[in-house]
Amino acid sequence: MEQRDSDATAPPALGVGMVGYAFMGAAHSQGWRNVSRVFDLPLRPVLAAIAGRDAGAVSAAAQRHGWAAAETDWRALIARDDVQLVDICTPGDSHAEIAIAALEAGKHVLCEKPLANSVAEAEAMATAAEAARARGQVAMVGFNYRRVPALSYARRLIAEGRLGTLRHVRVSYLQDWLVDPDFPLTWRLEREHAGSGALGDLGAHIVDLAQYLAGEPVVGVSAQTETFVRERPRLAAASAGLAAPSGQAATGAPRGPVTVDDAAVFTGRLASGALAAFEASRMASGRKNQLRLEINGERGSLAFDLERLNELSFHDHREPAATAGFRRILVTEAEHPYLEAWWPPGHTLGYEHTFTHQARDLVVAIGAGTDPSPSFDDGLRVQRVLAAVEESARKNAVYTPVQEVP
Ligand code: SOE
Repeated sequence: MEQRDSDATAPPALGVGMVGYAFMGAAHSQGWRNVSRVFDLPLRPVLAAIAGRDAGAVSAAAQRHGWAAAETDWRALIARDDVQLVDICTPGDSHAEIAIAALEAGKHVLCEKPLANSVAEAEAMATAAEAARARGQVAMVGFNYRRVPALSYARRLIAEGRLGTLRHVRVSYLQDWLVDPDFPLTWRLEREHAGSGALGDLGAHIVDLAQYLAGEPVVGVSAQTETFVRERPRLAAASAGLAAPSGQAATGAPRGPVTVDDAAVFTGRLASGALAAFEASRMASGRKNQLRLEINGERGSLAFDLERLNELSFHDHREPAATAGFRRILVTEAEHPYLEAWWPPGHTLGYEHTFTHQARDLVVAIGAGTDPSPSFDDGLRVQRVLAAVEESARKNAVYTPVQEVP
């Protein structure tokens, strides 16, 4: 990998302002920090300022992650002249307000997934993005797994017709951090902050991946959701991450209601008639962050496992039966998506590279004046599937159509 120093020929700066600095803030910071050292870009992202409510914590985060300034009010961050792009890494309850304000202030926006906590919010965001588009601004949702090179490559193979007509899409995303009934009541377990539970957090990723890879929308779902542990110990102070802050919640602490799902299981139909099966859970003991998928078409199949993210399994069903079968493609060649900028073949990438790739794609779209993908409309499409899942689950798995996004 070639390292580039800034010099007189460097591309013009693109000031980035980030709101939030927990897990996703750290991951996005890493992407912004190194993207112009890896990829040739039309603009050079500059880490201008980061915002968070706690003055001490946000200053520490700015220093740790390389941001030039810290603000304690996101409105002040949006108002800064050195910020042209606002990156939203906060819980879902503030996405709509911040994104709409940033777009109205003339800034480009990157917003973490899920786009919002409700369809109404997501619709308002998509409308604001559409108006901003006419002014030359872009808005993108952070579905980072699209940027795993093996999954970008899978999309390419499917679009080229290597799988033929699709019949099945099977995706599951499993974690286990809620197995302990004494894991505390963090914001991720409160509907007012998170919108939903495993469904919005993990289900949003797999619905987006299914629609992205298949190149078509989910048009209806039948779902079951469950909250297995309905009360958990309250926290003494707010927490941002997945891990329980040490010493803050004990078995004896007063308990409060969990208002989101622990798991969601649903089937769906794609527009072409392909059948899809989805599972999202935070209760799958032993599974830390396992995202697996398999897609079967009349000409072949693809399979992927995030725990082996440099690999894609491909079966070509037109090969003679005696020698056909799934074979492993190591997705580290220069011809594979994003790989031309990284290491020689066989030198693998990881989770964090998806955030560099996301930053790259967004900056390229801004430079070219094109629509980035996934757009806020794509985010709205996912949000409508999530809403249909919740409605279907309330009706004990009655098939529920998903409202189309034109
Ligand atoms: C938490 O479950 C989480 O951090 C998600 O919010 C991310 O989107 C996912 O990539 C990893 O797990």
